Amino acid sequence: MWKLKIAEGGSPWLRSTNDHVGRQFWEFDPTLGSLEELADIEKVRQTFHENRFEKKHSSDLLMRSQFAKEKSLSVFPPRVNIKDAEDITEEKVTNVLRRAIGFHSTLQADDGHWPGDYGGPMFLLPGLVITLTITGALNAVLSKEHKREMCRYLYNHQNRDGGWGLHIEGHSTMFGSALNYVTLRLLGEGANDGEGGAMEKGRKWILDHGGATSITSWGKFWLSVLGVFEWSGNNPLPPEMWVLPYFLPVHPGEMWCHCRMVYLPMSYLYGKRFVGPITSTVLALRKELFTVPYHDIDWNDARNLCAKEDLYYPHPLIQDILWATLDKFVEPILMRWPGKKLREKALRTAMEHIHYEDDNTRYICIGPVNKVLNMLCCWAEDPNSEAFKLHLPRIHDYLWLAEDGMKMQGYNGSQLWDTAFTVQAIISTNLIEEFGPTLKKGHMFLKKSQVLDNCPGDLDYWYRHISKGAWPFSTADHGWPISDCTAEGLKAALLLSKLPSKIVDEPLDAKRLYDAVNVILSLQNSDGSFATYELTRSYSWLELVNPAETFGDIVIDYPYVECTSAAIQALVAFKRLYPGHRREEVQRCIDKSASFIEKIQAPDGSWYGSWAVCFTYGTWFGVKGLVAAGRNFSNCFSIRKACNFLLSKQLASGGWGESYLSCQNKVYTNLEGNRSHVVNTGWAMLALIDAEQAKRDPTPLHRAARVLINSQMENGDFPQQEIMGVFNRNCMITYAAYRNIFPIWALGEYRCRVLEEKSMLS
Ligand code: LAN
Repeated sequence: MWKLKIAEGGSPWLRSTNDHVGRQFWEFDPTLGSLEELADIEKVRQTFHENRFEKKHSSDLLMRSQFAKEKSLSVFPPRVNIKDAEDITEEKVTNVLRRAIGFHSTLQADDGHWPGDYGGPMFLLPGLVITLTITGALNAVLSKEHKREMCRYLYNHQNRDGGWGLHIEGHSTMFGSALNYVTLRLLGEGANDGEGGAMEKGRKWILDHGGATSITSWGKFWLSVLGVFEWSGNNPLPPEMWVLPYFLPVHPGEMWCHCRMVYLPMSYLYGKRFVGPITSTVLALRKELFTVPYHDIDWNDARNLCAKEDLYYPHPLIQDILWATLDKFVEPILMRWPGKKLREKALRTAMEHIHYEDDNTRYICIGPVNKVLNMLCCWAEDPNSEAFKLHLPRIHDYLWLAEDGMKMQGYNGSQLWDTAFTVQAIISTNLIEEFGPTLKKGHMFLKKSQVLDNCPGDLDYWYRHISKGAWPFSTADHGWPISDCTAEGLKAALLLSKLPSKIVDEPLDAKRLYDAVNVILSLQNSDGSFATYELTRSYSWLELVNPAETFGDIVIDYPYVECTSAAIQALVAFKRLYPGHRREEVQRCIDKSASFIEKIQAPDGSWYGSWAVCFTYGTWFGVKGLVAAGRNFSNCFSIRKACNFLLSKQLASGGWGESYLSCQNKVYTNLEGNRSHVVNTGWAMLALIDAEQAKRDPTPLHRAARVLINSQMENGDFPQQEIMGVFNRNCMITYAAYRNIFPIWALGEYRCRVLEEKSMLS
């Protein structure tokens, strides 16, 4: 049976700064599992499979059932059902919360964090499988059980029309279809395998939509590396950009770190025109993926082809001119003497940056894409290198297993993020003593996950911001600092520091809080805003050279309402407890951020959330930030507008439910059939409670609370509904714990701030 392992190392090639706290990976142990347990797992797999076209999101049931068995469940109060809003009493809400937090506590790992599925994107596993195939490490890293679960996952997420999407809920695209088809083939599936002719259907989708020549640029890249596409069919990615002078706004050092870190290894492999071994499967794929014979393909034409299903960000003309110039005039020079000298220097520089990234993330790397690309570069540089060996065990940090199969996640987890939110959610309910042990363990995790040092060397040379005192999104070993993760970590730590240390243990040292504040202050842009990992270093017109057709807003680190609001909230909480520390700077930072948030509000009163769906999320952050900065309903027009906006979107059921189309189209869109979603309902409620809706008219809040209460399941869990996370406008990503966190948080605030008010009035 499969088992989720927590905070374990186990390989001499693994490095850690904190004894692997937060590390999570799945291991197959054939000796584990009674017949009954195995049958239970088979059953949830079967159920997912049967409903896969209607319910595309798995419910993370393998982890949940493992944990439910390991932790002894305390006895819960009975299930609550509310007929109409009048029916809600404080006692009932408290019971719902006890059941919800009781259940959520069983999902906490022993190191204090909440593990969970962070899958969703469908373009990540292919990169891994292609890399492992090329480097000959496929069988050493993936057992036959791994491969079986990966195939299960890929077949489960094949759309009815035979293709695969960019993410689990998306329509079929060439990027998803061609790459996942190739992945299945590399995992050992034959061209005619699969239930109901699945492979054949996949191939048909690809050929009917123009064949793999019309795959997106990232797809072209992966196929080229594998040997089923020619490098001449790719637009240039010259590694020389790394040796350009920094003052040029197109220097990679000024780009968003995710963009920089993906194009870094890509440019290395492009600069080398690296191709893996040409095997019989590669030759077979050359026949399977294209509408014309491989040697007849017009590769120059292929450079700019892109299927219409994939096109989210079409290339502007200036890009096509740029790529053509580089391809026709610059590349030929750089490929032979004396231009080749420059190419070699650029390749050395790129490799130096790759090693720096690997070393300073303990070989986890900033994300799933550069993880496998860097690994491939290390192998291309030297197949016997230590660096390559150090990469291998970290692959498992990215793999997650659920009832839909094994997937590659969008990060090495969302450990810190979920823990910081959960701590705040539990504290909002005021059931502190009852759940003291849970909070205490969460506290321990927060302490062990703060990043304690800056990266080594001259930070400017490596284009790195400071990280000492920051919190990461996942684990300390990952180590990249993020503005809002630092802010949420700090908020949670400050809340915990106010609770009795008998219950939650000693607070974090003030010095470490100061370090976190220092990181936050250092990340504020001159206009008052906050971006994600770094300052906004260049101009938004740079988006003109975004070559990734499927993603929007990736070239620079843009300012976000979420990040800016989180910074305000953290600094305000900090200032209350430590009013003397950098007093003026802290106040100035808060004021400027609040004005920025007001400035970017949309005319309809909403804010666009970039990292989850979407207007409910953004508007929650917008309101919360302004309220923290001292604004309220009576003195702030923005907050009044935001309330009107949210109330206008409340569904007849009393809930809110927002589709991922909101993010893509930037227009508020309900879920199909006007269904409500517990997570959106939670965000909208939290925003309205913050804006003192209860004082004016609590009815919308009672109606929303009723939706949450009635959604709770027998065991205290909430249902997994549509996918809620998003990045780069167009790709969805799972946040498995949100279905627990936000109902708890919203009902917690509701209990303490709405029902209290009600009982005080009566
Ligand atoms: C994340 C995950 C965390 C997320 C929040 C902290 C929630 C957000 O408030 C700020 C942005 C951030 C850090 C974020 C940015 C984009 C990421 C890194 C991801 C969504 C996880 C995966 C995604 C990354 C870009 C995926 C790899 C794909 C590429 C296009 C490079």
